[in-house]
Amino acid sequence: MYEKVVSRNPGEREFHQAVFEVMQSVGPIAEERSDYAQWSILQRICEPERQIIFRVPWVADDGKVEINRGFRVEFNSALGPFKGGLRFHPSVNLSIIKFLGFEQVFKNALTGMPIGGGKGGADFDPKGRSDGEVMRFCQSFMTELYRHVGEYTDVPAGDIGVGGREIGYLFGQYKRITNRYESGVITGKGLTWGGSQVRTEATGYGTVFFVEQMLQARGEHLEGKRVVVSGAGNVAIYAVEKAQALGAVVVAVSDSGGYVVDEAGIDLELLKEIKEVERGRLTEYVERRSGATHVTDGCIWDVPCDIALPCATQNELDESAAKTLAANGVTLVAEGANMPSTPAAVQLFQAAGVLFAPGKASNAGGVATSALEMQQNASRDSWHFDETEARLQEIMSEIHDTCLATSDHYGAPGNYVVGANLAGYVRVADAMVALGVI
Ligand code: NDP
Ligand code: 2IT
Repeated sequence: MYEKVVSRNPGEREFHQAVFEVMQSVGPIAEERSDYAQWSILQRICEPERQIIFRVPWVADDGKVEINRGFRVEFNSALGPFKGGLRFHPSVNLSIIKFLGFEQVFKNALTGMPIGGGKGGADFDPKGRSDGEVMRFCQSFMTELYRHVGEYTDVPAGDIGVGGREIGYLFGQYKRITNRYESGVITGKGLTWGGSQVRTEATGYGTVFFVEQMLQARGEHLEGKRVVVSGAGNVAIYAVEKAQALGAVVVAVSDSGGYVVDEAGIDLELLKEIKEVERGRLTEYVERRSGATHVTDGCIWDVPCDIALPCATQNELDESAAKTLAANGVTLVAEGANMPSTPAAVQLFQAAGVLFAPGKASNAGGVATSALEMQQNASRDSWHFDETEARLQEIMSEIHDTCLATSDHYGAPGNYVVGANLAGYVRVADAMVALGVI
């Protein structure tokens, strides 16, 4: 079946990788649920329900017309409307959007909330672009996307390169074209125009809540642990914030230009000022903080730590990085990003007895809080920060327990990859069986 997926989707390396990883886990299900084969569940799950590719023309500040390629892959809507982020990054192509959409299906199922899976984006590079350029790009992108999305159809959100600013421009254009204030069409909105408390923090916080659960299951805590977080974007910043709040010492963060080591512990206010306010580079961090160093050779995983949280991008942690981490005594790795560890790295962690949480479980707090935003929009309500954070914490704890129980049930106790894949898979598969051949 894997070979068929490869030949039907030639050259889509990241998509193949994500499918392979799930297929490797589902063996035990085939025995227990022989009815799934009759329904061709595995084949159907690997085929997106709909894939949309479109031209995005826009005018740059210098008057030149720029062209980008937009994508929305509506992967599976058995459990609810398609749900998943939009990524704006020059590396975006169909393979990357399909791998992300595929992962999203199982992640969203794991949250237990009524959301299907999808993903979208464009090969647009927001770096160095003015607010006006970003706005015109977003407006052009939505001018095509609006006909495919909706509160009950497909609900986008943010991902790499798409934060509050972009969500605002996208929602504004949707509202203008449709003449409807349909809050539930997109999540990650601002707090004064339909957004939810904690959505900004949710993925990073959720990842750290998941880590706490993993540690607690073994009688340990984050307090005093040495943590390395890759990335310096939305997920990374709020992973640092919650890890520090729970008493960990975060000694390194990174961006695509290198990494910073700060043995005294990352100065979060400075990091936020540089990344969220100024949209600057990490080199500026060391200019304003004595004792910190900026490193451009090697990689962030050379920094010894107890806990590693990859929160930047796919395949950023390879086998050699995993070897270095393990040799330096890492005891736990939890993915804040989507598929940041290569398959060889995951294997190495598992063989070395390093606790490992796959992104589809540990980073599910973002999309879960998006589902909470949808709930608030549907009931025209808004909840307080503490209440919303408590819901997030509860959801992460349920996901954690589900993964552990499922790994036990299928004879791989403590294997969070098996637990997450199988628990997510069964939820989607059962809904697909119930809804018939569609
Ligand atoms: P941001 O755009 O806010 O930040 C991305 C960070 O990762 C930046 O520091 C960026 O550095 C770095 N980065 C991105 N691409 C590369 C690359 N090719 N090489 C090196 N560094 C890179 O994105 P998010 O924080 O939102 O997303 C990070 C990860 O988390 C992604 O994998 C995303 O899919 C995943 N995720 C996000 C969720 C969310 O709610 N936002 C939810 C669940 C998962 P630079 O600025 O230099 O490019
Ligand atoms: O990868 C992800 O889960 C996200 N980028 C968030 C998706 C969402 O709909 O909030």
